[in-house]
Amino acid sequence: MMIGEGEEKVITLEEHVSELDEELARVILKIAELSKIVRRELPHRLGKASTWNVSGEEQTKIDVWANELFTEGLMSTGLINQLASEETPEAIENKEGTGAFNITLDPLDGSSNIESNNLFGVICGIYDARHELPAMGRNLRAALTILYGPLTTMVYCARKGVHEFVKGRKERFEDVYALINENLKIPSKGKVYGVPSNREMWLPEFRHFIALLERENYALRYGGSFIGDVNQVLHKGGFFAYPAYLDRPHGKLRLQFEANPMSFIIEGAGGKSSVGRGSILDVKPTALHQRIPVYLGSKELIDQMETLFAKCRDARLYY
Ligand code: P6P
Repeated sequence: MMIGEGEEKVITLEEHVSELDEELARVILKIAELSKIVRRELPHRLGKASTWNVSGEEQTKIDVWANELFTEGLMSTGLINQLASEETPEAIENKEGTGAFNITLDPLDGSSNIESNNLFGVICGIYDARHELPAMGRNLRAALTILYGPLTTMVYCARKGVHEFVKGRKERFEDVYALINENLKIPSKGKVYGVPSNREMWLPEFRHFIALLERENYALRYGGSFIGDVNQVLHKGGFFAYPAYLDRPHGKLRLQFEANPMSFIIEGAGGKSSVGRGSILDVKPTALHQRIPVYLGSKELIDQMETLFAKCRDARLYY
């Protein structure tokens, strides 16, 4: 649908979230507002910051700036009790001890992609304040992503379906997020898969599963950005993994900031997440920045993978 063309009425994000709890709607709209500032500032904040985050990853200037922008912007609403960011070691608390929600934030996932103009974006998890961080994904109240690419799109899920919006251009229409997909469902099988490199260090059962996909002519689509790679699977159907490695059994992606919110969205769209056996959303957290293996995608493929993994476990009777 082209926003602003023809008779079709445009449904804005403001209108869509008006169905939600008023305070939750205000948090989602605040993130949307801040995301527009990031888009505007992007060309003017390029380059590396010569600092490293708690996961040992070199930060870009916009990583640091966007983290401050979202943190200050969200805390200023008075709606946030706790806010934890991938870019900072500890969660920050609302000094008045109030606020209805706890927030997890990856302020710019895939920011190392910016210099090559590839996809990256914001990943946010929203919990009721009674769920102290680190929290189980099953307790998410809502999750949302902002994807910066040829379009700027937002996807949110608040336990009533997955909905996608595209940001209009004020020169052509308005600088608003307009609904383009309501109750988005991931195709049951699909045709793309995204996996990182270093195959010789994958577990044998995972190598076997990927070989099965390749035999079924799944197309490899991997851009090095979790938010972009999973969004592609959400639309086309298929499979994404940042798996366990022989030398990195926990993989790379962070449970709180990346895996939980994205699993919530994929499962909300009728897909499945897995940590190898069972949903990522049921992983009991042990640390704020813990990493876990991530397998996401169409239900049939995740079921097929977990069945194969179980057979491999059963076959290891003697060790
Ligand atoms: P690799 C980006 O830095 C990130 O955290 C995720 O967005 C992405 O899926 C992953 O790392 C890419 O890792 O090892 O393929 O560069």
